Amino acid sequence: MKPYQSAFIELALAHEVLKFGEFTLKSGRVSPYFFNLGKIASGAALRRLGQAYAEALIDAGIEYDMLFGPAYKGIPLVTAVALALADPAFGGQDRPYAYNRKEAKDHGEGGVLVGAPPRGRVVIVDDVLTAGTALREAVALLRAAGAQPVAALIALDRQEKGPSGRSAVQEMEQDSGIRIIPLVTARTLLEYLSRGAANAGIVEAIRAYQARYGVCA
Ligand code: OMP
Repeated sequence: MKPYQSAFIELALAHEVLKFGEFTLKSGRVSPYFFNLGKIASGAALRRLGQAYAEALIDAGIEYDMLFGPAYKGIPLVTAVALALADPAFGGQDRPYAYNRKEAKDHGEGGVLVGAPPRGRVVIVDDVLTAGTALREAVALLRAAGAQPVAALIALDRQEKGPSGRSAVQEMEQDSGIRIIPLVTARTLLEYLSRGAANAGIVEAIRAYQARYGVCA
């Protein structure tokens, strides 16, 4: 586990981003854990989150021209990542970024896209990937705008199986050629939690859920 990964999980636990219980997901599955990045809601916490994302992106070593944050949760995230990347402590890379509105604006500047014009190789910045529906929408939007999405930088890959039996990441990577860069995966999370950060019952429930729906246990 890399230092930015454990730092990120500690941040998530401290701000109750990671919760345990019974949660119905967008897919309809009932999960014993839920990851709500919306709980990062102060300047200091968002700065640390942006830094963790920036470290994961730099660590992945990919070539890209700009960043994109899908509405809504991707908007503060992409802003935090762009700020962290521009910090001299993280290499001082000044990258353009853009985001979208969920509803097109029919006056003023109009349209659904805000910020730098989407062009070149784009890294999508988002929160959680389960089935990949949200990410597929962002990929389609960027392609329609003439840009080339090359990667998605996300906080958590839940490593769940889709209808084809492959994970959403495998599907995205194989079908759309998009590389997924997660800060942590369900497997990393389990590894961290089983070292004493959560009680044995919780760890067992997540393991059982992953054995049923995941591509790893
Ligand atoms: P997919 O579009 O199925 O990949 O689901 C991703 C979305 O599910 C996220 O953007 C969230 O809205 C939501 N989600 C979480 O935020 N945290 C979780 O732990 C699980 C989900 C989910 O519903 O699958």
